[in-house]
Amino acid sequence: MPEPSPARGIISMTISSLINPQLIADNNADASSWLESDYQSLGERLNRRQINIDEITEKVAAFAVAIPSWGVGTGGTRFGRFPGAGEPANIFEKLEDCAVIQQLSRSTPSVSTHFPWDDSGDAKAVYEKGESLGLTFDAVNSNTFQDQPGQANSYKYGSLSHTDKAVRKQAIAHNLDCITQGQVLDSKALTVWIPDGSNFPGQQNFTRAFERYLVSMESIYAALPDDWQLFIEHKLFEPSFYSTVISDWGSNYIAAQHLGEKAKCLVDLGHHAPSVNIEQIVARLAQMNKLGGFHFNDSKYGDDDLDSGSIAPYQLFLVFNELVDAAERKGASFNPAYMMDQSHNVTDPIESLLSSAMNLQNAYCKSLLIDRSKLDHYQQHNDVMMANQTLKTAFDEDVRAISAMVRMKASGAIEPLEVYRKSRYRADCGRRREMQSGSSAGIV
Ligand code: PSV
Ligand code: MN
Repeated sequence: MPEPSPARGIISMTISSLINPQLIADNNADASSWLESDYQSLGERLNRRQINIDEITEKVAAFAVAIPSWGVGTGGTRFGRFPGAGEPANIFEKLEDCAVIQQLSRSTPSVSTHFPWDDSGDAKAVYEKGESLGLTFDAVNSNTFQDQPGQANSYKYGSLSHTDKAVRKQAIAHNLDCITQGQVLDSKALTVWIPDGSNFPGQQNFTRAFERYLVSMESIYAALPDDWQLFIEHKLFEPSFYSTVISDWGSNYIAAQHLGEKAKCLVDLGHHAPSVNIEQIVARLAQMNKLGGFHFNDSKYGDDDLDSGSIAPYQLFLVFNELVDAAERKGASFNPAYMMDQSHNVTDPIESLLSSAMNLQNAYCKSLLIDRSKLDHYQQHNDVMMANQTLKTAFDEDVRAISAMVRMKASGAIEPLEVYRKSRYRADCGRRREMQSGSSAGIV
């Protein structure tokens, strides 16, 4: 992206956070001419296909995806981490960055927290900070994949499925604590991803490990408040490289079925082998009322945690195609939680999350343009070419004017990245936030 031109929008920040609304308004005033013209010509094109652009815009305006609190800090790999100046050091600063993303994008009103990373010792203060910034809280995530200082038992050989009852008890207690903190945040779901598994054939008895996991999860499920859900996240590898206990959607579905109605499967797009048909997994889980939610990201090889829509935008569109199809069949009861889970290693996390949120919105928007009755007709008549063309026609449309219009109408930025750069928010944070150390490796 080009550097911003030194235009009238540059305003020195006097407030401690957030973007000056005048900067957004000035930029929008400049950008509104291209937006009006693009929106009108897109409207005419869609009209020829009997699609009312304003109806689509209204639906896109209702789209929201949660920001992962851990995503606003610079991520890392097991080889290293390279934090930039001005990155957040704690949940309060993370919330400020989330509020900036929401202020500009208007499609990210909630934050998904991760414990103990976000444990400030005062969950109420965290809730209030979020409230003051206009943010709500989505699912809380537990962490039994790292040992914490002073922790009695190690997760080196697993957590909820560990052979040692004391370790399992500790992992259960941590998940219960996440629920307690989440209640203060007014969250309504707990997401459980475990690193448990094995690195070598013979290391673990597959059946016993799964049995122990299910028993541990029963205790967590029993502690769920009535209006909460339990999201189970599967992943085929890493940190265990031979097998994982919840390796795939099959194991996930079995566990969710076993636990009960409040337990559902969470699909992290990066947690499948390359070339797996994720959209079909989405369709299956939705059909069985077990699709709890998503961790959106993108990948080329494995759990790369790259920006949503940056590698395989067509796959993302096909996932949304299934979601729109399921929503039409099931109505309001179909309400999966949309969250991102990304690791930003070489970009400014705010920029990555802004562009990811826009990519998600665009993928959703395109999936709304699919002519479903035509698609159904071609499918029924085995007209393979035209069925495929029906999808491609929707995917090939440039819908960026719709999401830009949604942002403008909601007082967000028509051009979020441009405004963000002009605001010099990160440089300002660099002056007031302590520099984070970057020598150690650290996955997020
Ligand atoms: C595991 O790779 C995962 O996707 C889980 O959602 C964790 O909570 C998150 O990443 C941590 O970065
Ligand atoms: Mn995830």
